Amino acid sequence: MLLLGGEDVERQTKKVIINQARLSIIQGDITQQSTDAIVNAANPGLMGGGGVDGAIHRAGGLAILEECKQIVAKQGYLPTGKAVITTGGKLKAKYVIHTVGPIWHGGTKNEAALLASAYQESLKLAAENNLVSISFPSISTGAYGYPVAEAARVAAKAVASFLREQVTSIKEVVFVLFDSKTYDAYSSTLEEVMTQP
Ligand code: AR6
Repeated sequence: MLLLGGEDVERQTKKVIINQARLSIIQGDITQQSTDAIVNAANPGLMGGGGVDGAIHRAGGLAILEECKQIVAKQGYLPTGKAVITTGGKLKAKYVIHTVGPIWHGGTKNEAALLASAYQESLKLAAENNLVSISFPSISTGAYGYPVAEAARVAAKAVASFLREQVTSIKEVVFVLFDSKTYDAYSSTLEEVMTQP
């Protein structure tokens, strides 16, 4: 594991290398990312919503919604912790991976495992589609109310353990964090997680 101080490369960027893949964090808008896929923090109905979900559907256009409708018609609502893939429509990213994070209930409803699953199922789907790069928002920490510091720890651990356990097509994972509070939480967590076995 290699910890690089990335401030000189991109303002407020931190990155680590795990098993030939780069994991980094930036502050920004995920709809502007040009990774192969961006991940949407969706809800089980997959018909769009507020927050990052609304932003992705607005920027990507109706082609995304059309595919979401077909998926729901075929397999029903998307369970929490699972993921599906659609076109990226008008986005720079070719694909959108839609996943559903848990609603925070105080930590009593298996939230951590469900949140880890949302990240890992998204990565699995990206690898099955031979994608090289993928961006994640901070799933569940907006409307779904998951405390940011705890969610950041779960997210970083879930991604790091996926990358450690296998070499796949994925060489680049980016956490794209919308505000400075969320960025700071992921920033301190990234170092913490990386220094633990
Ligand atoms: N780029 C990156 N992050 C963003 C963006 C963006 N353009 N816009 C918001 N965020 P949320 P959740 C951040 O509420 O908690 C929706 O209505 C936001 O600041 O989008 O998983 C869905 O339809 C926060 O840090 O997702 C569901 O019903 C993070 O994205 C529900 O909300 C997640 O906030 C899902 O709730």
